[in-house]
Amino acid sequence: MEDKKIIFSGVQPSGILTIGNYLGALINWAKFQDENNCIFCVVDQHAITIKQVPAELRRRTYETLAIYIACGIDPEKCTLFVQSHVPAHAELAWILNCSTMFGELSRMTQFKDKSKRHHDNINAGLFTYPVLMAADILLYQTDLVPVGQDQQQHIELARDVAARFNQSYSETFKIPVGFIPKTGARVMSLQDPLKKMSKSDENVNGFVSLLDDKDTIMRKFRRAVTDSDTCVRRGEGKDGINNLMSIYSCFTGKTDEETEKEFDGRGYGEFKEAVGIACAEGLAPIQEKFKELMNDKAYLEGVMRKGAEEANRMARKTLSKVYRKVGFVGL
Ligand code: ATP
Ligand code: LTN
Repeated sequence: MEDKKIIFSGVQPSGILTIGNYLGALINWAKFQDENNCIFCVVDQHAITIKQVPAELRRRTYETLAIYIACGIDPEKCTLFVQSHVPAHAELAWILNCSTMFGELSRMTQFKDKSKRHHDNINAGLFTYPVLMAADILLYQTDLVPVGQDQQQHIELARDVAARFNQSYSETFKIPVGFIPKTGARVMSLQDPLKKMSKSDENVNGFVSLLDDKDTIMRKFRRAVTDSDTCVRRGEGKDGINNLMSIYSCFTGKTDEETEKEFDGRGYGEFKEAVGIACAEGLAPIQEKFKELMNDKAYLEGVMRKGAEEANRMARKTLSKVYRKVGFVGL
């Protein structure tokens, strides 16, 4: 029991999850659940750093939880909860805000990207987003945070903030470590393979949603941007093909060498077709399970409620320690 590691991660309910979220994060979460203490959160408070339609945010929160479970994450083995159900996240974030520097937040590339994309809404929450993320992680004395490549910088910040707090106030937080997979850590847009695939991309052809039907998946892969070469092989400047090869490898378990051999002399058209089929087949059971779950809101609410209770209990323990250390009067 004692040497079980604590695993924490989350996804924003800002859209239907893509194969990027799945291959970069969720597929690995499930692998941890048998032998560790896993805590997975739907981070709705992070999602409102970008403007959301309230009714859609509410629906997507249910959908994101249903997708977690449909991807094989078992609520009997893990704590699954919604961030806004556990007030300690926002409370700890405030305290950590006071030991995070303006300069370090200014360096965050996600902030720079998102403020470019949403220049009419560069709000303070978007700027301090990584501090709330640090609070999410540190509240649970997390060992390991399985995420995609794009979150590495935020994990580094969480480590720095934790170490600084420990140094100022004595040992309080465990210093977490990021877990970034070898393949699938950075799935690129199918329309612009130099850009990360993102569920909130306005060009729907750039991403494959976990709920896209087979025809849509096939169409999106057929249209995927590649290059003027014809040989299915990894290479510099072949970002589109490199990306498709990674996706194919994640869904089939085949190595690059095996893929190169399989498509030797067969050209991009046939390869794209095969990637589409592998992806559609991989997603079919998830989609079926998702449909079932969305028809049972009471079940999803039961999972949320149980998760919130468990998470609240764990989070309160760390938060009260923090309150004492910073000098707040306890009653
Ligand atoms: P948004 O478009 O709303 O910013 P997103 O699609 O980038 O969202 P997040 O909710 O920010 O997704 O990310 C959830 C998890 O999925 C994180 O661990 C993140 O690293 C991972 N992830 C997101 N996009 C990709 C991608 N293209 N490839 C691999 N992992 C990804
Ligand atoms: N910022 C993450 C989502 C997120 C997260 C977390 C991931 C919020 N809190 C804690 C891991 C641990 C993102 O993917 N954009």
